[in-house]
Amino acid sequence: MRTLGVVLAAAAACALAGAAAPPPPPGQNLLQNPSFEDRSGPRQPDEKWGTGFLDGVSRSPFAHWGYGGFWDGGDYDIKLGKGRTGNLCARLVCRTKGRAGICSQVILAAPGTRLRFSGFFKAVGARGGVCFVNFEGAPGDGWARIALPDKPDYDWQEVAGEVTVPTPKKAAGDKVEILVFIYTKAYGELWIDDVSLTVVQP
Ligand SMILES: [Ca+2]
Repeated sequence: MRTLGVVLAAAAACALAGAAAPPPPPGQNLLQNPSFEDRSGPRQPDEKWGTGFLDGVSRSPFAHWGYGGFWDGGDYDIKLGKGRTGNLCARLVCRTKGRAGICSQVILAAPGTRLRFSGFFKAVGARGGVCFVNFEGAPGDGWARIALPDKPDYDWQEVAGEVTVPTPKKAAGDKVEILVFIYTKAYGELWIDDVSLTVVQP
């Protein structure tokens, strides 16, 4: 769903980030900073994530999460919200309707791996478009998708689903790089907290 330039930049970022990532132990949350409690802090000179291609109207304020606010003609800000747990959550706030999202760091997973996603979401006036979790990366952008509640206003609600990592057309190595995006195409606000991605044991 992203533009070619963005995809190429993402691929370059994936290659750099993926090279150093260790294989995930079973049961571990593969999403870093899952409760959005850690701030991104000053930009580091060698930072490979959250810079440039994923920045919206500002840099992502959350460590380990990128943010894009300008897709599909949209203009969305990212703000700190009162957390469902802890102190903070991520809030995507619409200025002009289009598409915006936050994106995990690169995750390495073997094709065929069954993964369970869970997250808590809240919406304020999120009408006029859908919100969803989109799985992207080496198997293709949108290789799986989990819909968020199709209603404009709701309090914290868990959304969960399972996905299976496909085999990319160009397989390279025994693990592939995947990314978890959480998108809004709606007006209003989408609040996000307490997300997890774990390997489902066969
Ligand atoms: Ca939190």
